[in-house]
Amino acid sequence: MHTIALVGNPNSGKTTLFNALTGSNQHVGNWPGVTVEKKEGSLKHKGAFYNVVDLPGTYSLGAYSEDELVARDFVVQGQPDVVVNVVDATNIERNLYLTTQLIEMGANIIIALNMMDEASTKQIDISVDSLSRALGVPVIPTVAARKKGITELLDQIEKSAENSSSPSEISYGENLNRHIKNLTDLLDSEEYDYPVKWIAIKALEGDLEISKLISGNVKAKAYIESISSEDTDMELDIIDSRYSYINNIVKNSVKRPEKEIVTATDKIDKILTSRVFGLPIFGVIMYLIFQLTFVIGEDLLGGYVGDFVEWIGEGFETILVSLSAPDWLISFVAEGFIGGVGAVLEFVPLIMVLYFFLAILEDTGYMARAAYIMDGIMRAVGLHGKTFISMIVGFGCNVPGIMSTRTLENKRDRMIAILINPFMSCGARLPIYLVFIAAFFPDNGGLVLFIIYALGIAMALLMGKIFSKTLFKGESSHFIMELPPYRLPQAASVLRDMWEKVWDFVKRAGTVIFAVVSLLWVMSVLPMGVEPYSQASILGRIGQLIAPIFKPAGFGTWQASVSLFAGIAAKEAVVAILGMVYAGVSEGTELITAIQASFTTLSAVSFLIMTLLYTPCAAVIATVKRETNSWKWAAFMAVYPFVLAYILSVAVYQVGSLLGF
Ligand SMILES: Nc1nc2c(ncn2[C@@H]2O[C@H](COP(=O)(O)OP(=O)(O)OP(=O)(O)O)[C@@H](O)[C@H]2O)c(=O)[nH]1
Ligand SMILES: [Mg+2]
Repeated sequence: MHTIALVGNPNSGKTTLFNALTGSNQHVGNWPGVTVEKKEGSLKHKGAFYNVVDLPGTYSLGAYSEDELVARDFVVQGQPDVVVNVVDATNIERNLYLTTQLIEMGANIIIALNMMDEASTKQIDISVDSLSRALGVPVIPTVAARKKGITELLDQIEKSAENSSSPSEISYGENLNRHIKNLTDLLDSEEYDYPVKWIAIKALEGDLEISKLISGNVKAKAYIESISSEDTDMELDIIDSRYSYINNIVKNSVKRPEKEIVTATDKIDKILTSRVFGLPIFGVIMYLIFQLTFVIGEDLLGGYVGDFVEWIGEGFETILVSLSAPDWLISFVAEGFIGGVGAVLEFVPLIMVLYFFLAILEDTGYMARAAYIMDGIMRAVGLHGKTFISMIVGFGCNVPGIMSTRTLENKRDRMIAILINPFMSCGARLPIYLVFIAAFFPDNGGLVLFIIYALGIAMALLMGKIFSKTLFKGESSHFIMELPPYRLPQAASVLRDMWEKVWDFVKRAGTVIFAVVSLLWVMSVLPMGVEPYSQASILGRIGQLIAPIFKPAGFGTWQASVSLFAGIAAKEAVVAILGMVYAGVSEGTELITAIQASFTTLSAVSFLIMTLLYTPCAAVIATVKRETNSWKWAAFMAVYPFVLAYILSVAVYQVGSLLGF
């Protein structure tokens, strides 16, 4: 089976093409750095199967950041049979830079010239034939978002898998050409996994990894040393040669309009990214998102799902009773399953609305602007502007949030970005807020939500500042990020993103949450003969053991304590466990009423602060371990947010009490 790799600059449409080719549902977004892992899929064309690999975007093969390394390593070591180089037709010159490096590598390239629709809007006239002839590489025009050019691309993949292309030579000037030839002759092609000519070029460019690779070859090493002393600008000369190769090709095959067309994007950006209005507009957009999430989710959809869950529960109970099922089973279904898992599922509509808006934010291209607007503030607290993107991704879930920090080149920037991400309130924590909002702030839902999320951001910035002054001193690297053109969000893509996350939420309710609820349910009815859900149960006793810790924060009940404890498995468990233990106390008690009875407004606020900031869920801690490759940081991630949350909620409760709230 042949392996096809999709390689190209960030945001050029690789994943869109990957989805079109393989029928996969990988995440697509209109900002650079969406894909940070390699993803595989397969396709069948004319009876033959192909393995297709989608890679993170990269500007060159001399990669720096984690995500770019993933792409580079696969191209260099994964030995794909065909490399589909996705090139953004509106930005040919810059995109072809990567192409020159693929040519140097000796990769078997096909160029998918994507975004042809936008090129024609910008009146960029591209002669595909002459481009292809000049490069010596097949070029297939595509509009991946509209699945145009896919069949042609497939046919070309079939051809290229059998016969590799023969790209035109890149000339590096007389001197360098000679050096490259001499050095190539000194290297034994049997010895390396990579083409020796490529190794020679890379070594002359001063690539550290490659230099290390050939350090055993005494003659080659001596040769490089001798010429680097007489020619110190080799790296620049090589880069220049690549660009003049590109310019020569583009000169004859691409015609741009005399006067650059002023696009809608330019006009919109005048306002949205302006110094004066940028930040306030961003604030308003976020506020509207939370307000709408609350209003649409709660009013239009919320009630129905709640009624539905209740209806299912009652149906189950009736059936079980009529089958004269044992009491424990009926209790498990009523309190554990419906009270616990059901309480979580009721929030599906709200989650859906929030994810819908986040997907729109991503697909329009506003996300990159948000990072741009926030760059000044981020810099002031010692963070890199791109950190903000990982923070917004964290609003959905902190796991991808932390993964997306891979695009940060600087190790220090990346570590800080990882450590502050969990303060970004994820979708799983939303049910907790909503339950407490319904109990104590029913009239100001959107505002309270906005404040909670803003508090999370403020805490992240504060901790970022502290980390950058203590654990990770140093300068953050400069903010370089392309602002993509605004694009109308595609309904299919928005719905897919939303659906994937909602489905994840539902799946977690059915697996992790169900498991936690089942376990804790057993603990709440044992030992035998004890009053279920009472302090005397195992669960009650454990809760009582923890509860005194939380007394100073105002919620020192055993129920609140066990729910927080369960929340470390997954945040939805907080509501699930509260739902279960309170449902068990007196049949038919609404969760909201029970919460009103056992919290005051002040202790509710303190509890919300706790749940916003305390120890992230197990999946996040595992991700920190994987991404930092260190148990130490994983443990740190488990402990420091807890300490912080504790101090803050105690402070709020104590000060609030003093002030008479
Ligand atoms: N107009 C237009 N938009 C496209 C086309 N192909 C992709 N897009 C859009 O371009 C944006 C980026 O697409 P992705 O597929 O996520 O790009 P990518 O190359 O995988 O990006 P990274 O993973 O960040 O490197 C999305 O908003 C797509 O909807 C196209 O042919 N025409
Ligand atoms: Mg991608």
